[in-house]
Amino acid sequence: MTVVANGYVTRSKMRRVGRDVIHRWEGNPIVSLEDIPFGCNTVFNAAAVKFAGQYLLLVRVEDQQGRSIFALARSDDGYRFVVENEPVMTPAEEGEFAIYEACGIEDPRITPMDGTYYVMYTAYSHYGPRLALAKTDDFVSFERIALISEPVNKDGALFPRKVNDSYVRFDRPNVGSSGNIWISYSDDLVHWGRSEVAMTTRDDHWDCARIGASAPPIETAHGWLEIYHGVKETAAGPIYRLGVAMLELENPAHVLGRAAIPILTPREYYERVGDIPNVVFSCGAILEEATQEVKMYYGAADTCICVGTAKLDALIERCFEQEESA
Ligand code: BMA
Repeated sequence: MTVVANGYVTRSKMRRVGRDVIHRWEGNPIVSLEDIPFGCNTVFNAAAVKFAGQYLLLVRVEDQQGRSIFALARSDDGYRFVVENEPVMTPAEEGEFAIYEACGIEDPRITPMDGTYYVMYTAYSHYGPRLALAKTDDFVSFERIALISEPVNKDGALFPRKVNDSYVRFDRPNVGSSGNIWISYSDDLVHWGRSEVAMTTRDDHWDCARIGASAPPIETAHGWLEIYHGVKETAAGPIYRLGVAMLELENPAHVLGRAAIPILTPREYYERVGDIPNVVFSCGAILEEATQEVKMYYGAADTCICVGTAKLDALIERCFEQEESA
């Protein structure tokens, strides 16, 4: 049977059991502890961007004290990366950020806008995680702009353009141990509000415990394509998987379509075994304009960075695929 949904002809069943729409690169992992030239405990995940003809990853690395910092990795092909000798961003030691970054800076997402590269990240302290924003023009020096949420909030991802004259971000306030994806708006990138819930957990799915934005959204003709992570709690601990949804361009709190099944689930050894097992967690994806292929960078088991690819069309199709009973 063929299902036609929102103009898409989809395959008849969602029974590609054991297959992910994201194709893992055969050379994974691409950044591991051995690739970091300074002392550290582990490698988590990375923001990704193309800059000055190169692929850059802003890599969350945990230092030997146990706090996260950011390192920069460069590549000419998007697969083979060299990590710079020194971290490019470490927790602030003075000023208003210091108290809120005392336990580290985590999970960066890069959004290019009007020639500036914004880094939305989690500032972690004894008071809990909250969102912060920095910017850079050269990936050498990073300037902090503001702390932009109260705790507890994580998974901030800035949209690459204004919507209805406002800056837009995803964020993820926590309510107890659960969390949904919200949208907030701002006129100046510093003061945020008009918050509304955009996507919620699904009780009967792989994303039943908490969800959060992964990469900043990709603008398509069909809406904002968002790769997000979803968590299911099990007797053996949480399983982090990645999914995809399509949101309305001029009203991004409105979900147009959402894949029922994950686009990537931990299966490989490097995704199943590490500091935190059974984790795939993305903070960055790059759309190759020429080939319309998405390179998605993701942390595996909180131990290394990997890359996987998918055609943009395949991800769009997944958003509108009809859910069928078995
Ligand atoms: C999240 C973030 C991610 C991490 C994941 C699984 O809260 O801290 O960086 O990969 O937990 O531990």
